[in-house]
Amino acid sequence: MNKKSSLILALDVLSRDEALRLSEQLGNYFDAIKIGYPLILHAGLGIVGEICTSIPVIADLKIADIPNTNRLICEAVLGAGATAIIAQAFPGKDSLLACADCARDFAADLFVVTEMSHPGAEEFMAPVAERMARLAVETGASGVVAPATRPERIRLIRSMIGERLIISPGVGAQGGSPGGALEAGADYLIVGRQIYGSADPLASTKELIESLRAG
Ligand code: OMP
Repeated sequence: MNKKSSLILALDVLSRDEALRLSEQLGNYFDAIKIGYPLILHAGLGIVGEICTSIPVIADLKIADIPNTNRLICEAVLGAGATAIIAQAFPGKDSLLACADCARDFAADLFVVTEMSHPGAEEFMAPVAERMARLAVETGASGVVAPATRPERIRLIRSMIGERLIISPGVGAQGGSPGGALEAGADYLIVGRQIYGSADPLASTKELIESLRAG
């Protein structure tokens, strides 16, 4: 994944046409587009192949099953053209290794969720986030997903994973500060509604990039 803007667009729109329009309009400003269940369930898996012709696609299916099912999911979405997948660590090492092995077969990146960005993540995930980060390292993942809503957690996770990448959702609509997340050690910010939900997505993108440049 190139590092141009350090921004990943979370394209959680529901129509194929809107997704293609936005990816064409905004693709040059983002380093990757992340798509997940909302768009894939509405537009079909083929949308991955359509978008990945112009920009890397991170398939956010938060894969969380037994190893065999994980492998089948990874093969489907990486076979469709995604260049990265996101998986949950909590099903355990064997499940995560199935994703890591498959990612390796496709020369794709694997990102492992440590602690999610929403308030409910404090209930079950936060207490074990460090174990999840360690598991990400042990399985050879390219990086982790860590919350922009809690920059102090990004800082902690950064201290545990060395040079591996941190992609960080939770800016904008969820209240996290883009500058704060980057300063804490995130490599890329994941941003969705702040861009695709705005009246002028292109202007909002340029504004965000400008605000990051200004510091
Ligand atoms: P916005 O809140 O609209 O910017 O979207 C954030 C995107 O990041 C959505 O696609 C979420 O599903 C995703 N996400 C989180 O918001 N929090 C997390 O902890 C993890 C993810 C993710 O794995 O991408």
